[in-house]
Amino acid sequence: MGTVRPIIKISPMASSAVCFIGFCSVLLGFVVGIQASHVVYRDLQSIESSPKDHLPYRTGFHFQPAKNWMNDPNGPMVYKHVYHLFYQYNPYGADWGNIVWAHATSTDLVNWIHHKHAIYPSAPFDINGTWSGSATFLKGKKPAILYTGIDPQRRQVQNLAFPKSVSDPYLIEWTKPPQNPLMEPINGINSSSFRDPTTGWQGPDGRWRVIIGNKRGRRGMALLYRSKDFVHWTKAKHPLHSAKDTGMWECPDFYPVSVEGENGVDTSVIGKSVKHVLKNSLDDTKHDYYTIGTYYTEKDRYIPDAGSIDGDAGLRYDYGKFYASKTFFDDVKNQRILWGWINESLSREDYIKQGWSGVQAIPRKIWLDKFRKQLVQWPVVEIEKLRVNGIRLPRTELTGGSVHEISGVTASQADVEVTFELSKMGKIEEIDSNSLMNPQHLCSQKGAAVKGSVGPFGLLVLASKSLEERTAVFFRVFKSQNKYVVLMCSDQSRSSLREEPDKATYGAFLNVDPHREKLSLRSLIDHSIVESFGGKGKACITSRVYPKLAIDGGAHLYVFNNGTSSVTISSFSAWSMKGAQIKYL
Ligand code: DQQ
Repeated sequence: MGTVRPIIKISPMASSAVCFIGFCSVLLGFVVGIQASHVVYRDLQSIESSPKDHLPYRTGFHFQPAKNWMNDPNGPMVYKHVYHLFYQYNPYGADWGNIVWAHATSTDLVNWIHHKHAIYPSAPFDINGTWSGSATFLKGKKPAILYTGIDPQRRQVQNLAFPKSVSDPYLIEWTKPPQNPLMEPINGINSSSFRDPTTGWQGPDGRWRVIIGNKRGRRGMALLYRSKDFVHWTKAKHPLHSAKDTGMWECPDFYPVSVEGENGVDTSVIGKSVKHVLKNSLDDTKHDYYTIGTYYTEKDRYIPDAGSIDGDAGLRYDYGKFYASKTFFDDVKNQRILWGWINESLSREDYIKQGWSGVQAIPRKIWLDKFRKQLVQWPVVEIEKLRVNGIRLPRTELTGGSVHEISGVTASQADVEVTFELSKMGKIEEIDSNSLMNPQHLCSQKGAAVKGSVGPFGLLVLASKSLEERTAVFFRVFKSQNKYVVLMCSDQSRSSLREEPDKATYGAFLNVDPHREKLSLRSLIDHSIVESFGGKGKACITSRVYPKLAIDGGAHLYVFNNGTSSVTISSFSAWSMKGAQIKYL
């Protein structure tokens, strides 16, 4: 075992508490000696947020209901300074079914109050289910919700709901106007592939538009509807956009992003100051992909930019578990915020047994990267309120084959930010252009235990003391045709001694030049979730893991380098995270 060095604490605390980094420079067979200075702040584990906190996989600061099944985020909005999140929910069990719109509100996107269900089957036009949809502000900032109802013939139809009282900032009661359903699957539209209306936007002619997810054969499409009054809708001749061989487009989202800076813009903004984003959730692969392009208002058509590809080979918000996402414009803070559903990686039998299923990702601010070719995402700044007992490492060289334990944070519930500098890159592994096709495949072939030259280096999170269990979130640098290629991976292959959870390894390419820029990584660790942001939010990977040993006080955190080249940790900060305050019904 190596030396033990003091590290700097970020927030002042009682003088008796000192944090250490254990310096265990042992070859990475992942069997290392571990020093005993790990501090567990039991009192910082979530008490408030989890009525079943004896269950090891319940989260401390992610959004989830007290029990049962949750899937898509629906109709997010901010109204009278109150944030609203509705979500697809099964009141009767931990499996998908009996779907209603459950409802919660918050003033800071971190602490939540759950309310009674807002929209639930009550009339023929939604008697068999109230499925996903979106919120729009009409004239005078009156909220309106469009959602998919399942009718007595099991057809998917689009319905409207209004708040009973616009003076209630919590929007507890909702009514459904008698004109429902507003849009029906007629004239050849497949009645089982017609769902998930978006937030509406107004064109230059003042008429409202929304798109509805659909497919014709294997061609995924976004059907366009227009309306003068938000009640009477006419289908446009052409879809807003479609793409062959992509299958059903669920939960489409269409919005403008500013070409300059990080501020969000309202959904009806058009013109030279913005580009447009179309996101679709691919039913076939359960991936949320997006394109960046131009919205041609004269033709009411959206065309992705050259190189912005439709389908699974395109850009994704998140290269791990993240589906049926939805954005909204937060006019309080001038930002666009993204919500996404993180499903379980357990078998159906196991999540039914645990009595709950599904978590929402930490809401992310989302904006266009300065090169205008991709989006950037970052956890909303409010989440930093939960940080306590921060620690910081001095600049440290991570020699090839070393693992260092980071002590002083509650490793099962933490926020970690690290920056790596690659000043002395030695020989770099070459890869052929075929390997550039599929980052997930490359990460599975070259997991954390596979030695490289520059990398793998990164974090081992939710790791057991002797590293039998660990989730590795790391980078690896390659060269291909004289260009650097940075791969970011979240390797779950050793995340649990349990056999049954899905332990797929996820991967993404990171558009960062490691010669000029440092490589940054932030991971939000929350018992069974690891949400990671590479390159300051240019690539995101969310993993679900179910360790047996690395739970609560048994969880540890490490930095590692399993390459032959040294890398320098130029900055390292970590915090224990308090639990969010959640009030259940
Ligand atoms: N979930 C909803 C549908 C949507 C799907 C049903 C996506 O409206 O297409 O719960 O996860």
